[in-house]
Amino acid sequence: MELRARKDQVESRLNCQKVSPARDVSSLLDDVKQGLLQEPRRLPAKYFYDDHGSQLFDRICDTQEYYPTRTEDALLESVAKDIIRHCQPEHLVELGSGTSRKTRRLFDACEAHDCTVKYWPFDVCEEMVKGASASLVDEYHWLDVNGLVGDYNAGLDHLPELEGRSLYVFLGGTIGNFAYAEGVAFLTELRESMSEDDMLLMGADRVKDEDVLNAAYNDKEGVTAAFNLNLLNVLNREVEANFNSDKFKHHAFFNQEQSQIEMHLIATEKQTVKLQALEEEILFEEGDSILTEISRKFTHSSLHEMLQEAGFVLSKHFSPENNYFSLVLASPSS
Ligand code: AVJ
Repeated sequence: MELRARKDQVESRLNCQKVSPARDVSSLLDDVKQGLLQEPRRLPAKYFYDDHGSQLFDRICDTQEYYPTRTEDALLESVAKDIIRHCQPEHLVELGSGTSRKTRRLFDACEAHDCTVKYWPFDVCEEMVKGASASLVDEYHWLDVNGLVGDYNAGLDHLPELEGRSLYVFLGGTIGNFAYAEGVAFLTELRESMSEDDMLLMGADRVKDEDVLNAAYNDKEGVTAAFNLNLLNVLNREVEANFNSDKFKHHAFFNQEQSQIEMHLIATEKQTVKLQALEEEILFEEGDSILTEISRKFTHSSLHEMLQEAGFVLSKHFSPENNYFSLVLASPSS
């Protein structure tokens, strides 16, 4: 009986809904036509994350060289109480919530401040949202979780309207995957969907010693290389292509001028690749490259500037002593 009651209680705190796209987003096929059949060849970084790619990303976070995840997590742990005290949110809305691992730091701080938030994890992967939500209601007996399944690239207009102050959370440094103008556009859209009392908590990676940056994207175990090359498997499956991953190599480096890590796949020999679903072929010469990801690295002031451009005012900027990573807390400017 008791177990049964407990289970009902858990279920009443657990909900999930779909968020329909507010606008059309390009399909993988469109992006391949736009990005692969024309030069310079490039693809959006979001296609890395099929099941295998997501697992590889988790493994990247555990490599010795990849500092961002653990740096952000430690920083969040040390400043979470400050953030909650300052913001006093009633809702926590997380864009790209994934497994919600780091978000626990915020729930722990809520617990310490008797601040009862409702959590709205928003992610494209339904399984991920449901799995994370179920563990969270189990771990935090006071927490209400309402999962949101959808693509934040398709706009935020269809997010539920929330009453009371919301803290929007965008962690991991994913903002770095956007080119400057796209990043500003994304943040502007986010700001427009926020009420004036709401706040944004965002993580961003910082410019630092080039060797540290290069190592983080060239781990010795080769997990990042496998993650990059897995994109070819995604293409083989989704576009009926016949990429041979033995004929491409991972290449990642810090582009100083653009202040970004660039990941490329480089053809190691001349080859023709068929894309059956598009009835197309691509001829690669040895050394030809596909740009698969940019990961921009910010300075204190470039981060500030981007936020300002998107209509935010910075209220707090947290970084660890080595300045490897930033967490910013910002409000819509009135
Ligand atoms: C999840 C986008 C923040 O840019 O560092 C890790 C992805 N790519 N290693 C990043 C990634 C290669 C990561 N983000």
